[in-house]
Amino acid sequence: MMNAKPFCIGFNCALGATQMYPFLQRLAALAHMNVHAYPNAGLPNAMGGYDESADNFAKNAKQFCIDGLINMIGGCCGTTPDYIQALWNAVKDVPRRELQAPSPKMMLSGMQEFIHGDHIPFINVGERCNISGSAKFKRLIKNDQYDAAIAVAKEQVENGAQILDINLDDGLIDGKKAMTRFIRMALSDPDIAKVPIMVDSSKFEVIEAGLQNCQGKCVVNSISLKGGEEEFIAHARKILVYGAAVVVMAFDEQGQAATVEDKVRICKRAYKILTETVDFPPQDIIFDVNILTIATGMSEHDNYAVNFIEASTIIRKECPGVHISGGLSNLSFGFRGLNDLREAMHCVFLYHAIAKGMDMGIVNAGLIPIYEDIPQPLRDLLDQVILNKSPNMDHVERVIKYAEEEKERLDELKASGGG
Ligand code: THG
Repeated sequence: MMNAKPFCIGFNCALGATQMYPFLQRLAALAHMNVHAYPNAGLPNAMGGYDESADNFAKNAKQFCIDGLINMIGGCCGTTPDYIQALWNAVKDVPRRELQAPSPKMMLSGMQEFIHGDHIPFINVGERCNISGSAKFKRLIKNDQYDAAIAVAKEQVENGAQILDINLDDGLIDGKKAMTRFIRMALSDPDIAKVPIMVDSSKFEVIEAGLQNCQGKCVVNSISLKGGEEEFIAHARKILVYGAAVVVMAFDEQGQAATVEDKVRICKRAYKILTETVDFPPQDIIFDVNILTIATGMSEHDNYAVNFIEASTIIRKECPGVHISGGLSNLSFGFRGLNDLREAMHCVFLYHAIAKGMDMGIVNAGLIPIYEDIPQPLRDLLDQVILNKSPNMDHVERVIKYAEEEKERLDELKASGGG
């Protein structure tokens, strides 16, 4: 609710003051505005009456004030003027709760809170619920097998996805309808509903349909300056009304940024507009500085990972508070079908990029190996490919050769009935 800049936020009724306590305690720790509560007079009895006495009610509510949880207090069901009098007598001398500074952390939520902080160096966003990123998911959606498609979402949460990216963009599908249906169904499963949703579409009306059907605080994926400033501002203002965080692509009227210079220039421009014109909280801005495919055989692609990493460092410094993300699997599109090689590449990329400022990524959750587990000499080769640096500058040739051999090995394995 922070986006609405409320004067006060709180709880009413519930099951009485004692039961309300832990929830109010958590709310008070997060809310920088006033907090209020008006509990009822305890748990209703079998007759629908309330057994808690005015004195006991006042004693419990006083504890809220002593512990600094609330700025306003009252009474809900079952309380009468006597209860309010007892409350006043109990709390009138307790010092008031001091307001705290707003948190500089990105606070997302599904049914559970998800707060980006120092204890989470990197956020995994699950990529598999994406029609153009998964043949299986596409087939399930097209065949109207939504139950099985939702199992894909659940599996990712089990595999460690902390946010779920949902993309149902397809020329032959009504995106608004599909997004609404998928999200409503998915979020009726508590194991999925606990995590925040990243609503992914190139159509803003589909994004809005997603936001209208999610509880909690989502992430929008994505907006950019591609269509000019006016549209960018209008979209950002709407997102702020929904209270979502936003992925901003390093893309402008001229196209997609591939060089460090363009990535930094576009992100700084977007940052200025978002923070100064729209009043968007910087901690809710996620810059996607474009993970592009490397090792394609075209030399102009060789430095793409380096450009991403260098730009990330500069943008984190020049745009205080923001996060840096990217779609990791784009990196290795040249090696489609070679999943082990692709995942090893992703791991080495993250190893270097996280150290330099990347703190979020759209990934195939659960599949990324541990850096130290990648066998040598492959790991050294991948270090050279990601950093685009080797003694003879022949690393791209060598990784393409490695990929060809790997493919032959897999083909042979298939032919012999294994694999
Ligand atoms: N930035 C932002 N959003 C994005 C992307 C990005 N959303 C979509 C995409 N890029 C990230 N998602 C994926 C999902 C899957 C794959 C790549 C990116 C992928 N899929 C395999 C393939 O195509 O070879 C698997 C195919 C299959 O299983 O059928 O690589 O960059 N903001």
